[in-house]
Amino acid sequence: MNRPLLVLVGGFLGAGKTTLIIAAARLLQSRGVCVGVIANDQGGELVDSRWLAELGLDVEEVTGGCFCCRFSDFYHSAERLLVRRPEVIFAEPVGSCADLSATILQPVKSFYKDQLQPAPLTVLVDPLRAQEFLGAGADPNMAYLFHKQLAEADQVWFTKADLCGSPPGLPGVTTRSMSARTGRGIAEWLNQVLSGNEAAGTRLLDINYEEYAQAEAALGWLNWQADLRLRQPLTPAAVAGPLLEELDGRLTEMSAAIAHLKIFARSDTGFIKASLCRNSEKPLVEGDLAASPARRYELILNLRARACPELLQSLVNEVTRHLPGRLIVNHQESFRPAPPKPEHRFTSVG
Ligand SMILES: Nc1nc2c(ncn2[C@@H]2O[C@H](COP(=O)(O)OP(=O)(O)O)[C@@H](O)[C@H]2O)c(=O)[nH]1
Ligand SMILES: [Mg+2]
Repeated sequence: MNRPLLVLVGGFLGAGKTTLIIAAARLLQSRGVCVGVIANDQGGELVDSRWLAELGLDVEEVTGGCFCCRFSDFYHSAERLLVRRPEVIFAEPVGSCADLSATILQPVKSFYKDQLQPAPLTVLVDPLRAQEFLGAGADPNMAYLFHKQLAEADQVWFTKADLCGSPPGLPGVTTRSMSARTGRGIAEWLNQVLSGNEAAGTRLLDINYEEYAQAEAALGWLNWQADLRLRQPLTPAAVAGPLLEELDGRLTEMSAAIAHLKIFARSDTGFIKASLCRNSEKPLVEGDLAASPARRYELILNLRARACPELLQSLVNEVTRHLPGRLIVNHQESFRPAPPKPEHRFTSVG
């Protein structure tokens, strides 16, 4: 049987899932391994899938709901990748999701054991976020999601080791550290999850779906895509950077805690992604930083914050209205994640 390994990379919003998948995919590709990726979001127009595709990765996406609620779509995405005969498929679930073992890994083991070989469920943790969620003043809804994600992991890895030398202890959890920025731990993680020696989906969560739904719904979600025709040419970084800063400033003023704010900007001269994982953080800008100025842009904005979705929408409308050019908004949706209703939910480990 020539089944590709299915590597589910979970973890809270901004933990570093997409960044790890890119680093790991590049490492595998340099060894001649064929890789596919499945991205996922509650809405449409994803920064992650555009970014992955622009970087040359073979990417499919499941939009409009998490993998567990759209398990059939998830499998159809995997099927489309299977045509290209990948040896490894990375799948990145929505960062607010938990119960992946019962709703994705066990169903894959049961229904698609001849097509896919699940790898251990990895949950990534941003050390700064962990400190926040372990602290006394943690938002109870966010802390709930965080602890549930940890409780079902086969492997827990701290990310961003280049930023935080000594991550906090997580009670009862064995952790290791990696950095997609420096490459530390990436090969070691791949060895662990691709070895085939470690079982996948060994734990099942004890989770109350009403509490889970309430915790997810504490977040406001906004996805937006537009075409921009500037009056004066600007570089991609000069378009996205100030937009991100303005949004951050306004969200901070209205006490809306950012979980993840991402902007993708593409012109004929190049593309960039800029993102923030918390308020007032220095934005991280990646991509063609040396691209020459251009007039025509495609912009995608994905914002997840602890605020009412209508407020997020009016804020984005107001801030983007001041962009120096003509804006045509093609897609905008803002909502709170709907209560999760998994297509399948196993109550025992297969
Ligand atoms: N310094 C540093 N930043 C990282 C690392 N991994 C991810 N990031 C940054 O953290 C932010 C969120 O990463 P992303 O992969 O989008 O998180 P996701 O929401 O879990 O997919 C981005 O700005 C990344 O560039 C890392 O190892 N080191
Ligand atoms: Mg991501």
